[in-house]
Amino acid sequence: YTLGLATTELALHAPSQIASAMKTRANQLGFNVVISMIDNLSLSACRTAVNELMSQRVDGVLINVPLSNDDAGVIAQLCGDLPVLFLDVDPQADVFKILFDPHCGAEQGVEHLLALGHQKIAVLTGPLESISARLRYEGWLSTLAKHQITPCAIQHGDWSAASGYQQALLLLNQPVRPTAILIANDQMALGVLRAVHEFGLRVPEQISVIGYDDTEDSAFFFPPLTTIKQDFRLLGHESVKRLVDHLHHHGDKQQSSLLLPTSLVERHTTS
Ligand code: IPT
Repeated sequence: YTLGLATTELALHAPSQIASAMKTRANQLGFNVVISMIDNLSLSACRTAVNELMSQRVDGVLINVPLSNDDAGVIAQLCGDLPVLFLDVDPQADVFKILFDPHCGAEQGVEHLLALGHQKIAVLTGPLESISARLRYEGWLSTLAKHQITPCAIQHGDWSAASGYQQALLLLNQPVRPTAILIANDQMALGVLRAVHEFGLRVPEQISVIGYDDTEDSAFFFPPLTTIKQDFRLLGHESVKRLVDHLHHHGDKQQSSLLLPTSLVERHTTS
């Protein structure tokens, strides 16, 4: 048997760690994995990737590409009878899926900063073409709103450390200096830490920084990064297991979908 993985940019840490975990579990179960990587966040790029996998006669497909509900429907149709599991869609999407709860993660980050007494909070989102970036952003805003807080500044990055660096310089140059920054992933947080240091501010004494992902390197940033953990190994393993179960039993797609929790990992960038 062969599984196909259509994935977003593997130069990003999260998708590469997810692909690695999938490959490990698939090999343990006696499956091969072939990978098709998309080069931009569009429906047509995703279609091309899925067509490429189907032409290689895969037995099931994993889709780690951010997709709106409509686009996920289009891709599910394109796959026809082939089992297909989605990893980056809205929790409400009516497809077979395994996801981390974006609202849970966003809320954990905000509640952590509020518990430390922060009020002047800036946010740095991921690219708004990504459904997960949008849902984390919405989760931040709605949790802050419950406490009558609006962000003192908002910027949008593209998940890369370079964008984190650039956007943080913009945030720090605004008249109101935030006491904390919520960042949509750890790679952007890495760039933010550099910008903050160049600005001559101490983390966490003068400014707190919190990431999202807990990728393999995050404990080795300086200072070690406080973040919201998404257990990518678990995601990779569960998705392969559930897709394989589905192949064997033709299980009901709704029953085997799964929403995984996130957790706060407190290190040394928040106080
Ligand atoms: C998501 C990561 O949190 C983010 O850092 C970025 O790498 C993104 O993937 C790329 O699409 S995790 C995804 C399963 C929602």
